[in-house]
Amino acid sequence: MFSEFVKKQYGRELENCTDRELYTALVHLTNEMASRKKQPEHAGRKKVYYISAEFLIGKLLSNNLINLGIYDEVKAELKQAGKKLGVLEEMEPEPSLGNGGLGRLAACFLDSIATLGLPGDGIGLNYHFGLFRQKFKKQLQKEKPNPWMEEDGWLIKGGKSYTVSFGKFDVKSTLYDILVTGYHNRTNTLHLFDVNSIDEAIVKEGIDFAKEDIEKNLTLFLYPDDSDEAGRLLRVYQQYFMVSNGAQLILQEAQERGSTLHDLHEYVAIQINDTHPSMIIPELVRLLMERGISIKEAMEITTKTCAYTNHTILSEALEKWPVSFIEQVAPQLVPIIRELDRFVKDTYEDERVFIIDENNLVHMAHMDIHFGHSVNGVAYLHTEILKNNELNPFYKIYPEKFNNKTNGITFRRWLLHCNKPLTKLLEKTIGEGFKTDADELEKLLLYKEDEAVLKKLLGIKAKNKHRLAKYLKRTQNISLNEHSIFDIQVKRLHEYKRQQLGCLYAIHKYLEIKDGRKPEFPVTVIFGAKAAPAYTIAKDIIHLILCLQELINNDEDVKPYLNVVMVENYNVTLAEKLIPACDISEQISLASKEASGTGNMKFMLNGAVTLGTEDGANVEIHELVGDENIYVFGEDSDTVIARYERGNYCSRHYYDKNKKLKRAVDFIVSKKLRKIGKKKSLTRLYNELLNKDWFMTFPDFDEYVAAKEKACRDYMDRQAWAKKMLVNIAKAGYFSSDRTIAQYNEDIWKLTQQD
Ligand code: 26Q
Repeated sequence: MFSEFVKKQYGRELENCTDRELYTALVHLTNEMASRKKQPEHAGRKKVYYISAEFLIGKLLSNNLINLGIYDEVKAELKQAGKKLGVLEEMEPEPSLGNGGLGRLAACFLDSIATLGLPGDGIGLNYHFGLFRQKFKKQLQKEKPNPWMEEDGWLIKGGKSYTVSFGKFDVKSTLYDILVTGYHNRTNTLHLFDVNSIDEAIVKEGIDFAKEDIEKNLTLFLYPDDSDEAGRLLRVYQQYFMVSNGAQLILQEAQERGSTLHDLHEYVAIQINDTHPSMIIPELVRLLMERGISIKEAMEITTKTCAYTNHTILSEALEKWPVSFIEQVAPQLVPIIRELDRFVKDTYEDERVFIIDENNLVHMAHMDIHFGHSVNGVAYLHTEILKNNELNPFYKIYPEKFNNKTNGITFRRWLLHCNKPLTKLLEKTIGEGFKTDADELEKLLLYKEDEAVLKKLLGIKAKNKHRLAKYLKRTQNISLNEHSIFDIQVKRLHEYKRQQLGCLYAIHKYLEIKDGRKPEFPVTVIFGAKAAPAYTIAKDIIHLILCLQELINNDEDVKPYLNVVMVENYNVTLAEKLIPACDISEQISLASKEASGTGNMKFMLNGAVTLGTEDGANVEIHELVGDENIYVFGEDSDTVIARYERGNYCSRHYYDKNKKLKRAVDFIVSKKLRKIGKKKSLTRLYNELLNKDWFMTFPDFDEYVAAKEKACRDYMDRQAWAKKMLVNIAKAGYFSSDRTIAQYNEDIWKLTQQD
């Protein structure tokens, strides 16, 4: 079938085409087949819009081939012609339209919405250079642009265009669409708005660019989650551009489906992905008023249409914009926001629920909660913390709005695509049902005592470790000891995620080996993480990891037993290679701080065993797999929250009374490391830990080391370990994003299934 397509396109046989030609032809074929699965917009039918500043979609080729059901066929045809699908896959650039979890979740959700046959589109922005590409130079992170758009790529110019009025000027948008294929089901659309006037040439050294000329820079970059003052205003411009376009598109489509706008909520559900799109609330009110609806009714319609998801409890990440920013970016919103705030102030006395505070800051989340009908957290523990702590004043007012939707991941990408050997074994052992009904993975439990199956699981893991080793050697010149335990922590670099705790373990182990205490089994500690360019301490932690890598991997006494590796430019593509190869999945955030985590679910599904704190979705993983099949350590969220409330945490106190810990911490500024790295950076990190340690790594150090030692000991009983792997895979079904989306639909969106 592909060969016929190629013949039509180029008038040649497969074997006579270049890889580039074949890659382009495959993109065309896929898009053609996908568009045939688009559904007409049914009159009267409700549709969901998932609006998000980030969609971390990853490469699309293989995934689309799988979802369209032609992966095996295309692969075989290529093989016959002496070509490799793998080679074509590597030609595809990875769009970096997200920072991490929240963006990746949005991508998984689009897949599941289409797979469940629901009408639902994504709305976001088309960042030309996405999130920065990470380079390492002299043990430091450097940032480069990631130009991912291709002449003949996935973006389809979608005819629509709207005018967006900023304070001092108007811009006209252009719309790019990316088709979202469901697994053996319908195709939906990801709408990415852009402006024609973008000037890629204004990008200077690294990712620096002139911030003033909004028309030229609006959609150049995705903002890394940071506190860069100069960039904050531009971020508000981006947000308003996204929501104004989104709102115009949504209203237009709703009217086309027959809405009078008075009944908008019967035609439309809008899911607001964190507070980045929150201005859609006043924008909708404004547009409805422009169309002749009273403010009171516009507020009611908006409330019934919008729902808000919270992804974080870190107070510094909760967006609060100065009224003056909004005045500059979208002055037309200010009177509306003041009206919404007036309504709140007339109704409630508690200052903590006001939209505009006494410093003239607009609390975006507060607007969402008052003027949306649903507020959800992303894991059980997270939602409980929202209700009882962070958002408690709101919970008291609107208990009925609060609900939990534990995150999920799409099994198409995170199992079928990234781990074909495991997928095959599952097909043979428990049938194909798990692909559309993830709960069927539980059938695997019947094979817990089946030695042949256990042996195969170990064999698959070894194969995936080999594949990773080969890949990292070829692409990054990193050598891995395939026969060591792969102990992996990959996620954004943030102090609360505590990569520094992993470093302290590596140092501790290094010092023990130097003292002559050799571990029974070698371990490779693997990190992958980008740090926001303005987040100094996060960059210091990367520096420490890279210095440790240099020291440890070149030390003849130590390297047979311990290796430290940091992969460059951790992204979705690398995740797809790392996760199936992992033995121990590090999920070691400070309890109460990680809203959910989704990497934890991907690792579990691929047969890694979690080493983690009782945080986010780890709590649910623990409950599902039982004590035997997870390594849990550290203080629980109640203890941590209580300590923050007392405000008396003193890291030095732990340092003084714990010799092992002291030794590891002191090593950060040792001569050995200073010889490799930068004294300033290492000292800053050392001082931060000793004088602040805001995310409380020290109290958990002993338990962390003990838990890891136990995991490494247990690993040596291969059969017992394989059982743990099996239980993790079998119990991962709960974390399918198909389940999550079905719950969103059941409780919040209430769309009808496909006719
Ligand atoms: C805010 C203001 C200015 C600039 C950037 C930002 C910004 C950008 C991105 C703030 C936050 C983010 C991303 C947050 C995020 O990824 N949160 C993660 O969401 C996942 C999906 O729900 C959870 O699993 C993770 O626990 C949570 O950390």
